[in-house]
Amino acid sequence: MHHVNNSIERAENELAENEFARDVLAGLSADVKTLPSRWLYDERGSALFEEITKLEEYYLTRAETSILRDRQMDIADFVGSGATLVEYGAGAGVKTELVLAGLRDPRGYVPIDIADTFLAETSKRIASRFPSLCVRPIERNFLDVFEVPFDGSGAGRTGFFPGSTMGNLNTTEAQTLLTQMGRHLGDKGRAIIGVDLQKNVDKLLNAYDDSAGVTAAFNLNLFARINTELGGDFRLEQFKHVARWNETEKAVEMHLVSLCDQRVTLCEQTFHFRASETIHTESSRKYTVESFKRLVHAGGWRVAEAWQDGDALFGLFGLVR
Ligand code: AVJ
Repeated sequence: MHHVNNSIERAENELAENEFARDVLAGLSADVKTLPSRWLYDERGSALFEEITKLEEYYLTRAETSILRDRQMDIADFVGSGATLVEYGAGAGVKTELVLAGLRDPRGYVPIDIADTFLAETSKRIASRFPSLCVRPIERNFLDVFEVPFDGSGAGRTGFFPGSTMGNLNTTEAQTLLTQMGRHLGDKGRAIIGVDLQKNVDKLLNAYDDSAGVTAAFNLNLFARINTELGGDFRLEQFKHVARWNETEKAVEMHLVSLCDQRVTLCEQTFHFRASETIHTESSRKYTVESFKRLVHAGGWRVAEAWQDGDALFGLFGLVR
């Protein structure tokens, strides 16, 4: 039994590794080099992101958590009693506990995440803290197309998508996800989505280029990961982290800038980097209440509630169909 599990695990790892290799080779071969941001979150990347959430400059997590605390009753009223919470991209589950603790008679919790270690840990902890809750984790990339098997009636399903992760999706991806959430949660379904709001550009850029260099380490870790997992020979000291505001996209972008003319080899392919050439590694889109309303309309939803923290830094939206 044990060796069967191991070989399944190995096959899964190989599959994931191939997908990583495919994305990296394609991204570095393009005229404008880019790497998908979801590969930032290996074990070290996830630990570095946890550190980011505690930084003075990174206001997002604190602002969203304060809304979840201050509005716990309003959120419970919005969700209603006997609900099942479906979380898209469940991480450590800290915010989930805040929501669940306020709900009246919550029935179920369905966390969806590709990171199986996080998923198992979070599921176990939440199941033990909320003994009457039926916890059914789903190990998937929430951008894939899949079905959610629910028990009982379709009443009281609420999607939960906090953390401004929506901001990492482009318009097409965001609309595909919103449509999928509509299918999962049904006509009576509801959703609670947290997104970062547009504000002073310096404040935005500081959040993505902190003075302690944690975000720089988080970004550069992507090249370290390519070196270990794909046998690359990136010299990390020859690249620099930058955060940029893209006014057209209304997004903070993270890039890695090549500090000199250089070549890097991985998977038997060589890539050339000009001095000052950048590799785009992440976009974090920032919304206004109006631009977020337009986005969700296009995905088949309507904004029923718009909650903000006291400094209007972050938005938590209650959506209905
Ligand atoms: C977890 C994706 C929402 O975009 O703000 C933090 C990731 N990147 N610092 C964000 C991140 C750089 C974060 N998300």
